[in-house]
Amino acid sequence: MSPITTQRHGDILIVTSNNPPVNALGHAVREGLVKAIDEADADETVKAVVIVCEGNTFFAGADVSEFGTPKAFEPPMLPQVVDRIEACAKPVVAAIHGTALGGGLEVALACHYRVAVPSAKLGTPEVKLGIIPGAGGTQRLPRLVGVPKALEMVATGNPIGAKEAHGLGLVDRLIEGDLEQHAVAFAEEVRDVRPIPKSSERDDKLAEARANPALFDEFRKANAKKFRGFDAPEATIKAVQAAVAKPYAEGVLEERRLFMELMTGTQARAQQYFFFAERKASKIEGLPEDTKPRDIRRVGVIGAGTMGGGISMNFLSAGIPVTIVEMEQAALDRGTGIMRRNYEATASKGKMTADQVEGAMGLLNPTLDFDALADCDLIIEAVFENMDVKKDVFTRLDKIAKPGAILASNTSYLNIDEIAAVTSRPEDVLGLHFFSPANIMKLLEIVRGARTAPDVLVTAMQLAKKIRKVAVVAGVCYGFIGNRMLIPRQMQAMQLLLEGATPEQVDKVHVEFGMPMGPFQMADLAGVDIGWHRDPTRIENIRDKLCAMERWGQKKGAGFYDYDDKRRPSPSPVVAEVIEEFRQKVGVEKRDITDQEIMERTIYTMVNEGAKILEEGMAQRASDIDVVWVYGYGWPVYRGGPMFWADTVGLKEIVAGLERQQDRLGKDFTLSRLLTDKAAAGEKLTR
Ligand code: 3H9
Repeated sequence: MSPITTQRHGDILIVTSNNPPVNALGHAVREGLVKAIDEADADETVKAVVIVCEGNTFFAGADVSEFGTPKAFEPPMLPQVVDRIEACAKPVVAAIHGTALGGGLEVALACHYRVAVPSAKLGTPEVKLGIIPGAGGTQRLPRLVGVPKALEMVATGNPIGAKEAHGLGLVDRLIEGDLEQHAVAFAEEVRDVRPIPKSSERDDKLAEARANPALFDEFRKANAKKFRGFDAPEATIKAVQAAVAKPYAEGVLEERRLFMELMTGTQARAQQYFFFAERKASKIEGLPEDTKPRDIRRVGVIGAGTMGGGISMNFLSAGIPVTIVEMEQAALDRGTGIMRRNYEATASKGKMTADQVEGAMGLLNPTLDFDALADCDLIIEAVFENMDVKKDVFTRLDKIAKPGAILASNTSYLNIDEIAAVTSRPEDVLGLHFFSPANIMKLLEIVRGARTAPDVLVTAMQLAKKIRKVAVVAGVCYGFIGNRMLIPRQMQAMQLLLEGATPEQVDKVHVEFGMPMGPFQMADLAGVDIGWHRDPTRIENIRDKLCAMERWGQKKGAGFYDYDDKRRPSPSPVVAEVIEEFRQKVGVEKRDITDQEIMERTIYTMVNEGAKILEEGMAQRASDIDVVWVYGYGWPVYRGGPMFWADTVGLKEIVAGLERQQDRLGKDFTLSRLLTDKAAAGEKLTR
């Protein structure tokens, strides 16, 4: 049965799409839409048309799962569908709820009128999939909302709300109440209006950009940092430029050319792979299907330091009350003060109202009384990273937490099973590894202990969604997924310094690769002293020496780099001397290090570690590892993630690179069996 059905309401033909879950514009939907418009044109008793969708949303875009398959090219393709709609001799009204995204918005733009419920969102997220709108979106949108707004929408991919869209003229009327009923009434109002307004024929809103073509370069400049490395944003700008410089028919051809060029490229493949990777990550394998989550009404957080405070803010922002416990009043006040200031900073940027700040802070119960955690449904420990301290906390928790409460540790490295073993309820224990700053970073590693109960995992995953995190399940191993892969990278980066590379050279390779920063820039930002033994007389390596000199990174104005008072880095002669001193001490000869060697020793080794994580079953799937790296460490999404990227390089080449470096990688380095097997078999990590 076609997902598109039609029904009459007096003179109006109501065209309804029912293609769950998001009314994606797959082949059957496209075909159904064209047939419905043909029907409207053929029947002279039809005076106007309403296009509406069932379920949660208006068309959320082209069907991404069709991309790369013959179905995507089976006529009618989306450009033909939208042209057919616009050419309809009767007024067509799009009735929008949920999200009108990508091809979905293009359908709406081709309709002659758009009405929407106030909660609807409209946008062109194609850049996030490594492509641009390919069905006239870059040509019609600027004609309706003007070039500056259209540029922002297509180049960033961020949607706008229906109210803003109404103010811009993108939505003709906001509908309160029953959408379909009001859309039909609207269609009755406009059924005889002639000429029928067609967005492709308008050009009044292009005048501003025609008079000021410099705005495109200004836009490029203003967003250069955001767009660095990505191909699609520049293509969207070029397409909108074509809308301004060329007649509609030619602009559309230019859009099509740019679309096809991107669609066949690696970035689009990587970003579309990642779209599904992110969604797959929330699926936990091996759980009974009927597992029900536990109810979480109040969360407890132990520790009001940077992590504890950040973690608490996630729940407060989602409307979940938090009891936060500290040992001393001063620490509690400091922690809650920082949380308040963070919220106020958000409010000062207009992203929160003063009432919302008070609302969130009002849900916080700061206390020195550990027993106050007794009525919490989930308790997250964020205390000092030390096994004895954690065991002590869990022993105490076990005594006071109510039955069925979930007990979580925010440890970054430690063994969850060992922590769980001190309690009488290991099935209620798991790791919830937040990334710093915990109120901002999207990633959450859910660490599944040997005895963690299925409903505990399901609860954690559901809660992650509620607090807007992207969660990935990890097994118990040192550093879990993300930090475990960081270890060989950091070790090799340090070793490279001894052999002749500089921090600047190592960092440059990573930044040019697309990472937000390299290993030494990251160490300086996070704190060179993190995990340091804190004994300034015990100096065994370069880092010990820098720590002993209080070169703890940006916070001290000195680390692997020197910093000026605006925190701008410059290469440090002091660090160069320290490196030289150690080089002589260990008797390593200085040599020229190529960028390729840096890649092989720092990035290929990460791939190798990722493959080990996979072969040990510490990650459910290769794509989960990629999600961790994109959301936790800023791996460039246009390279898909370390596992996807390795597949694009070719596993044979990764193994060859590691073998080239084997002698330098140290005696503890071993190649992943899974990696070598897959390379030999010509297979991929991501299948
Ligand atoms: C495009 O339109 C190109 C055109 O310009 C030109 C063509 C010529 N296709 O996210 P959720 C699935 S490019 C196929 O968990 P939510 C998703 O995989 C497209 N499947 O729900 C998941 O499946 P499963 C431009 C899709 O409520 C299920 O739906 N459009 C698509 O949190 C639920 O998804 C976009 O980029 C799709 N387009 O969020 C919009 N979208 O259950 C992408 C979703 O098996 N989509 N699925 O895991 C979204 O942003 C969100 O899904 C949306 C709902 C906001 C709609």
